[in-house]
Amino acid sequence: MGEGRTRYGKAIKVAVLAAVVAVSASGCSVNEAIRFGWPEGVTPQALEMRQLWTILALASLVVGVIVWGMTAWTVAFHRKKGEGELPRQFQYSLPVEIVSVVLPTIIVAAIFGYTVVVQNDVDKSIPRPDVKVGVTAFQWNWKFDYPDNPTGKPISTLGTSETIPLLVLPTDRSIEFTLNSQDVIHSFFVPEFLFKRDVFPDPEKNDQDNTFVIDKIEKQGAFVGRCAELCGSYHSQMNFEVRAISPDLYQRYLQLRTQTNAITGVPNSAGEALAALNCGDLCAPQATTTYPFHTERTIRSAAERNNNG
Ligand SMILES: [Cu+2]
Repeated sequence: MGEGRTRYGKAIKVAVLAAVVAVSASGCSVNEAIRFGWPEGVTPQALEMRQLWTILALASLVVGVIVWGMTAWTVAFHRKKGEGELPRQFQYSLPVEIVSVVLPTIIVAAIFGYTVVVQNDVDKSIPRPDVKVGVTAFQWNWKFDYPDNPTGKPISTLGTSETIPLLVLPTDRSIEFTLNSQDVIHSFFVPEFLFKRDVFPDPEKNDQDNTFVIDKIEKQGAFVGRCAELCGSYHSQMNFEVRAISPDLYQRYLQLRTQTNAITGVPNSAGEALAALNCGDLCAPQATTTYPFHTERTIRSAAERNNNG
């Protein structure tokens, strides 16, 4: 018995040591480890969702460790020992049955309640967002519009074969996105928002809520956006770039978009306006993480390009 104890003691020590080595050798910081693989969010809603994810993952791990521990304990100490000899039986144990019904019910109710609270905030709409952005998805690119912008002039950014679409947004402002598709179902996804929503053709007819709001973007940055719904041959190339810039820079950006470019003779493109802002990498017109791609594969995108110059 004493020998058995030592053996188990040794096994536990080895297991704990292996876990410590596994965690430290992965090179993850506490902040990274606690996100369990999620990117760092840049909106208040992203933080809420990340916290929900972290707490659910930790709660699942606690339940998992208890279940795995009890399973191992049963296997190790309560297995069938002799012919016809059964281990102690526990059926019809009222306390065990009460615990196994009540405890999971409480856990599921808590998870459900917490999820509803977070989801309501992520899904909310607000009467007067600071900025409105229209997002149009089509095979296989994006168009971004700025309706009701303070310049009073229409501003839109269209992704083409030569240029990747740049979605320029202000930090510290509430932003409402309205999503529409011109053909099939796409999905608007910015990993740093920790959020994606399907982009439907005819959302009203399809009974889809095609708007969502983020309270603000908390820091300036260059982020990649993607289509997250398999939408045809070139789905994987249906990327866009997000530039989050300070509200002052954003105002100047909008003004620049309405001004005529001295060389081209037409209003500045998103890339030209960003370059004119002179804000380094943040305002680089060309993506470093995604690349332009060919979109001349549908009649629709060609017509779209002609309409929008
Ligand atoms: Cu798509």
